[in-house]
Amino acid sequence: MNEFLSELVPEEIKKISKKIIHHQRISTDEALVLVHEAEPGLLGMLADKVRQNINNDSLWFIRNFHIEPSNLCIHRCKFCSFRSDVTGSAWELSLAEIREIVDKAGPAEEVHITGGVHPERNFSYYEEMVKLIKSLRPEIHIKAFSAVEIDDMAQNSGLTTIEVLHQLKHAGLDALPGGGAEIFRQDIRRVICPDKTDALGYLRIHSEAHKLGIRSNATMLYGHMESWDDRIDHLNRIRQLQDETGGLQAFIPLKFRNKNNSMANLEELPLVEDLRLFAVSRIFLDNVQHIKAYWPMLGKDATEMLLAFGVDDIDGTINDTTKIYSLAGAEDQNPVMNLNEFISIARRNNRQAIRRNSNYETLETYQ
Ligand code: V47
Repeated sequence: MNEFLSELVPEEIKKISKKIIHHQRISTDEALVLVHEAEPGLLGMLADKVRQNINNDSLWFIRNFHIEPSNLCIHRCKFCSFRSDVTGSAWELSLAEIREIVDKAGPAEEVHITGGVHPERNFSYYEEMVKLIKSLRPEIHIKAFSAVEIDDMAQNSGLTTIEVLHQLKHAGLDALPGGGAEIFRQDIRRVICPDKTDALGYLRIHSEAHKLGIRSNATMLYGHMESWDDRIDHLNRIRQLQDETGGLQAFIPLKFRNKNNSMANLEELPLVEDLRLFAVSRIFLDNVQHIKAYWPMLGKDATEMLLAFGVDDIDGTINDTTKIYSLAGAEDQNPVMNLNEFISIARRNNRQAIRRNSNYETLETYQ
């Protein structure tokens, strides 16, 4: 490491790097100095050091599939390529169709359920869905409904968000996914996702889930109109939430993809910016155990490269069950990753592949 802190590295960067090497927390100002002034190679080395310290050589993955109950949505997020009025066709799964999907799914540890915020479905539909899946496949963890969906269920049912979460937990909900975070700063939200649950609502709902023993993930949609200052502010609010509750399991940076949506005029970021973003996320979020690269969004090659920039989790097999990212222009139009691919990626990168459940319990390790 010290050879990276040669005389050519500015004193301020050296000082911050030494803090990181000695497991000291960095401030938002220091994070901004790093992203603007440190070479990507140095950022990678520092992120790798933090990753090793937190996760040793583990590379986590899961056998999972998605259910997207509907693409009808009351919101008009500008980055969305999935909504029915954007794609020109709508779907609404009945509970009988959901039963069919679950019956047909192969071996899996997790089902990830998220979709549009439907204009009419009532809370009992979602509650029954969770109960149904649990009764069909009790061994599968149900990671379902973004904070935005939870907020909508509360508004429609007259329950509070904590009551909604409590009832869903009782029905069999195991974890919350991280969707809906986008960028927390309100001036950006006002443009890209007006009228949607705001940052305070998102953070409150995750905090309520944690209080009930439901663990969750957090995300950030990056690479559109936000600045580095907005990104670091976002990371800081996640770090603060985690200091308070400890209930976040993974942070997942989601790279904006620009096909078939109202922000298609924006260029996608170059890979080097992804590397910087993942590295600084790993370094800054010293209290979140896992940094996940979501390969259906990033592509398999970029995902593998990100292993050297702080990533210890690459999500799951997916089995071609999600449309959100292929519609937005991701490389894999029919995303599938098999067990051998996970094991090979781990081996090529000197990592130990570990198959997990939604709560990061080890199910199997592969040599
Ligand atoms: O909130 C939508 C993002 C999110 C685009 O918790 C887009 O394990 C890029 O949160 N380009 C939903 N991103 C998905 C999500 C998620 C995904 C994987 C794993 C987990 C987890 C959660 O997808 C939305 C939004 O930020 N998104 N459209 C787009 N064009």
